[in-house]
Order: sequence, then structure tokens, then C-alpha cells
Amino acid sequence: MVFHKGASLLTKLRSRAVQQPGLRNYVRWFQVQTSSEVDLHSQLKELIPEQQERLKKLRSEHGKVQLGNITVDMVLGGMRGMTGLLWETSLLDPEEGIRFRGLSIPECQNLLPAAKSGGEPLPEGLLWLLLTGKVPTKEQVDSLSKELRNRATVPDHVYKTIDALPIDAHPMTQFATGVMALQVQSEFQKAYEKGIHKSKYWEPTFEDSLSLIAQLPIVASYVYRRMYKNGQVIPMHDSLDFGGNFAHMLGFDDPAMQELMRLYVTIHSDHEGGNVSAHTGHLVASALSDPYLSFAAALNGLAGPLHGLANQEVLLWIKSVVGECGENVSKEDLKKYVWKTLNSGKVVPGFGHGVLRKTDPRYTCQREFALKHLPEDPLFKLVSNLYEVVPPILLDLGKVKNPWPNVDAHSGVLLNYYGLTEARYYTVLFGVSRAIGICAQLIWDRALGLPLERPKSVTMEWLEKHCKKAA
Ligand code: NMX
Ligand code: MLT
Repeated sequence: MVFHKGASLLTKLRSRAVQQPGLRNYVRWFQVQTSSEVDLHSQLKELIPEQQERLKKLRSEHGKVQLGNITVDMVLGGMRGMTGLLWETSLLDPEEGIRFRGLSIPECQNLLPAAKSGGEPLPEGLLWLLLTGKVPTKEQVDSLSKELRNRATVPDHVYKTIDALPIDAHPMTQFATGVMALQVQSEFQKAYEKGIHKSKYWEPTFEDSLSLIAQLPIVASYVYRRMYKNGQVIPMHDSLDFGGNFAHMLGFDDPAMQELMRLYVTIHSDHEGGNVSAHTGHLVASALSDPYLSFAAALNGLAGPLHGLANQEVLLWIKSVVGECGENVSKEDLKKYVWKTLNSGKVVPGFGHGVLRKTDPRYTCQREFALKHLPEDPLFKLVSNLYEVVPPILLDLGKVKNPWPNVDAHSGVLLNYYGLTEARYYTVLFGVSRAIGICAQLIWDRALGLPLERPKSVTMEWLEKHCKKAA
């Protein structure tokens, strides 16, 4: 009732403001003070019906339009190039890289609210953008920061569950175990057991998603402090934003490291729907598994060395270069080291991509951050030299489709510079970030009523027969 009165007053003020310019500032003030304007849940409630209509129209008017041919190569080649998923929050162009709701990374850096003027974007702002398709105001982002802090209480049994694992269990194992332990609080599961109507699925999904995103930095920093800092946990700061607080709880209060964390979480959040972690989360959620179950599954995909674990592999590889050739390794020796890696049947971590065919813009923006904050760092210089040395070698192999660096080629040296030197931990940071994209899409999966995912598989025999017939 109060909301409706507020909304109709706002409508009147808006129309009067068009005629009386003096009123505009007042209207702007009123807009940011209205609870529905700063409340993400209310914004979504308004958006969902129109997007449901849009999907219905798309299906009824264009449901039979073809999107391309499926070839045997695609079936045998990990479904590369097969368009098969709806993913609203971001879209990846092979040449240009990722766009979050239509915005490139530099555009997000310019448009999304920052902790300080001209600083890196706040990940909460990106979450708002991914969910609503709209660039939020600073007030909206502050309100979301506060909401996330309010939800950031982790039940005691989660710590006990993690503590049951050996201290040297891989950080991703500890982290995913913590997420599974969080699952007992799922609102979606409770609502489903009570028989919630399918039109309402998105609401407990929203609740779970926001709580999960809010609690992940606490679980992640618990794992870090348990493994590397004698279990001395640092409590959450009561006014810092999401990225700043995460750095703080890990033990880093240098403002530059907090800025790095904001940028890091923002750029790792989402990479359309086909990557292993996003696709896994989406697939598991399509069985109406709740956000905790779905995201834990996604984390297990992220923990593979061809996907998120590559950030660990890159720093370990760079350190092995330094161990063997020294920090000031020449380009000639670097080339030899790259060939040695390839000749021993391994990949060069941090290079190549399943979709991208140019340098990853997430690499470029981290390089810009390094040029600004740590231009003289020897490991940054080594990474810069690899940018020159590796692509021609990969091209020489004649089979690598993209010889350019990806996001993981750069992140480790930045973290290492600010003192987060434990490479085995790096994929956990990727995991905390990826929750933002996966959960945002998951809320829309439920709001749009997307169905169970169940593609058709075939055997080699089936393919052979099919191809014979086709010939
Ligand atoms: N070093 C050596 N060989 C490579 C590399 C690389 N960096 N990238 C691709 N290849 C090989 C690949 O192993 C394959 O060889 P084979 O036919 O003998 O199996 C061949 O080149 C063709 O692969 P592509 O079609 O170019 O790449 P694909 O789409 O299959 O795989 C990656 C993409 C990312 C898995 C692959 O480029 C790779 O293994 N890169 C290194 C690991 C890495 O950095 N992963 C992180 C990706 C980003 N992320 O965060 O998830
Ligand atoms: C990602 O961020 O998920 C990776 O770049 C992998 C991908 O997009 O396939």
C-alpha cells in the first residue's frame, strides 16, 4: 500500500518535472529514496512479466527458424560452434570478447559505480546490471552492498564440515564442500517441498542466490585463512563493499589490492553460457536443483585445469620458469621453455580459448591495471614477454585455433604482487566471482520457466550408419 502511494506520487512528480525543470533535482532525490527503486527484488518483479511475454512471442513467431547445421565434427568436437543455450546476462564475440548485457569491459569500467571516483567497478553493480539489464545508480549499488552484508552469516556447521577435510585438501575441494554445506539453508528446496507454484520459483531462487553470493567470500576466506594463516579468521567489515570486504577478510587492506579485487570479481563473473562452469550450473539447475546444488556442481567444473584451474597453473608455470631460468629470463630462453612444455605433452596454460579468437579483453584490462600499478614488477615483465613469445610458437603447431592469451594468463602475477602468493588458491577467487553470473542467469532461468536440459546423444555406430545413408 505504502509502495503504491509512493509510486503514484513519483509518477505525478515526474510529469510535473517535465514542465517545471526546477523540480527535476527533487524528483531525482525522490527516485533514489523510494525503496522500490533501490530494491533489486522489486525491480525484477517489474521486469519479469515483460521478459516472459518476449520469450513467448519469440517462440510462437520464430520457433521454427534454423540456427545452423549440426555436423559430425561438432558432435565429436565438444559441441564447438553449436548454438544450443539461452543465456541472457552476457554474450561472447570471438573477436571482441565479452559484453555484459551489451556493455564491454571498458564500458563497464566507465559506467558502473565505483568505490572511489574513477576507480574500478563494484561487482555489486555488475550483479545489478546482469539481473536487470540496467546500469545501477550508486545508491542502488550501496543498497545492494548493504543487503549482501546483511545476508553474510555462515552457519557454524559449514566451518565444521570444512574442518573435517585434511588441511592440505585442494582449496577448491574445501570451497565446494563449504558450498554444499551451505545448501541446508536453501529456501528453494523448502518452498518446493511445501508445493510452491511454478510461477513463483524465481522468488526463493532469488533469495538463495543473494544469500549464496553474500556468503561465498566468507567461506572462501575461511578456507584461505585455515590453510595459510593458521586459521586466524578476519571478520567482515561492517561497511565495506563486496570486493573490498573479500580482500579484507583474506587479510589484504591495501586499497590497491581492494581495487584489484573489485576488478577481478567483475571481469571473472560471467562469460556467456557455454563455458564449463556456467553450463554445468545451468544444466544442474534445469533439474530444479537449488542454487547451492547447482553452483557447487559448477565449481567442480571450474576446478579443471583446462578451465578455471588454469589460473593456478599459469602462476606455477611462471614460477617454474623463474626457478629454472631466473626472473630476467631472455626471450630466447623463454621460447626454449615453451617448447619444452609442449614437447612434454602439456599445454601452455593461459593461452588459447574455446570461442575467443583474439586477445581476451579480460587479459587486456588486467595488463592495463599492471601498467598503472606495478609496471616494474619482474613477473609482470615476464608475462609481457610471454605475450610476444608464445603466440607465434602456438601458431607454428598448426592446430591451435587461438594462440592469444586468455584471462588466466594475467591474474596470478597481479595477486602475487600484492602478497596473495598461494597459487593453488587462485581458482577459489574465480569461483566467488563466477557465482554472480551463474546465479543471475539462474534467477532468469526460473523466471522464464526454462525447461529441463536434455540434448540427444548418439553412438559411433549411429553416426557411421547416418553418414552412410547421407552419402
Ligand atoms: N597449449 C598447447 N596446445 C594447445 C593450447 C595451448 N595453450 N591451446 C590449444 N591447444 C591444442 C589443443 O590441446 C588441441 O590439441 P589436440 O588436437 O592435440 O587435442 C588443439 O590445440 C586444438 O585446440 P583448440 O581448438 O585451439 O582449443 P580448444 O577449444 O579445444 O581448447 C582450451 C581451448 C582453452 C582448453 C585450450 O586452448 C587450452 O588447453 N589452453 C590452455 C589451458 C587454459 O589456459 N585454459 C583456460 C581457459 C580460460 N578459462 O579460464 O577457462
Ligand atoms: C570462462 O571465463 O569461462 C573461460 O574463458 C572459458 C570459456 O569461456 O569457455
